[in-house]
Amino acid sequence: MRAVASDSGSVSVGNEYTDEFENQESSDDTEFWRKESSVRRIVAVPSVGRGRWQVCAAIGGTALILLLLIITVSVSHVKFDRKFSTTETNIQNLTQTLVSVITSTRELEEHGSKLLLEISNLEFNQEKMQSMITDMSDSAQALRDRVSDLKCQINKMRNNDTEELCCPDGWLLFSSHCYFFSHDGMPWDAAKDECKKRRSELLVLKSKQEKSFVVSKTRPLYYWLGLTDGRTGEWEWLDGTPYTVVRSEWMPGQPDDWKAHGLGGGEDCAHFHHDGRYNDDHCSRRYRYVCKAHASSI
Ligand code: MBG
Ligand code: CA
Repeated sequence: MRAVASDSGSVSVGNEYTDEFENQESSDDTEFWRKESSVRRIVAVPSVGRGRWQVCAAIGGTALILLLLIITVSVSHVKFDRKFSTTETNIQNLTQTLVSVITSTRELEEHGSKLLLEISNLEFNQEKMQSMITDMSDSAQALRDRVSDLKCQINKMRNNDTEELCCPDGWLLFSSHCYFFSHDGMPWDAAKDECKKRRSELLVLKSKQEKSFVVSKTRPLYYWLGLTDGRTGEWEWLDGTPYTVVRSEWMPGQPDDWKAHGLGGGEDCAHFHHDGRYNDDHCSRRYRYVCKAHASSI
């Protein structure tokens, strides 16, 4: 910035300061320097003061802005630090949880494997015990039969019985044969198997006297006997002896191979009706049964 002094003593600011002094026609150097000095005094003082204030204001403003900026950044930093620290703690907690979950899972897997092994051992033991129970049951049956036989022998000696043969407990003796009249009911096939287990056969009748004896024990209940037409369509006894139908031995209208029972098929198995006559019925019916064995073989 340049100060320009005119003849009238006014002061202006501009680039023409030097040129105008150069063009000025004055021989008095003292006058010039006096004027110049006064111009400098008058012009420079107010201009420098305002500049300083402006500079100060600018610096102050800048400092304030910087301060605000620093405060903002610091606050943000503190906030970020806190958030970061919380996140870090959360991640640590999550990691710990994950580790304990993995550990628990491994423990569970190990426990599961042990349990599976134990279950397999238990199953094996159960099978063994089941087999032992079956064996023991068979042995018990054999013992019962033996005891029954011994009782039979003792009774025979006590009563001076002439009968050579005798039957196990729960069996009835008739003409050298033992008969078992069941208390429970089951299908014809199961009854046949049950008699076999008892070392006997489902009843095969050989005489009228025998039939009278048996019927005197079965009346008035239903009992299966070993008579069927299921194998060939013709009636036959279980030992293969053919049976010719005699109407008087059957209930009126029987055997009729009735099919309307809804059980499938007709009626292939014979049973004692309430009065001892026969009826053919569906073999799945659960009736009592009669087993027969020779007294010497049981
Ligand atoms: C039932 C017989 C059955 C079948 C039926 C036919 C009333 O007796 O038990 O086997 O023959 O009669 O109606
Ligand atoms: Ca019938």
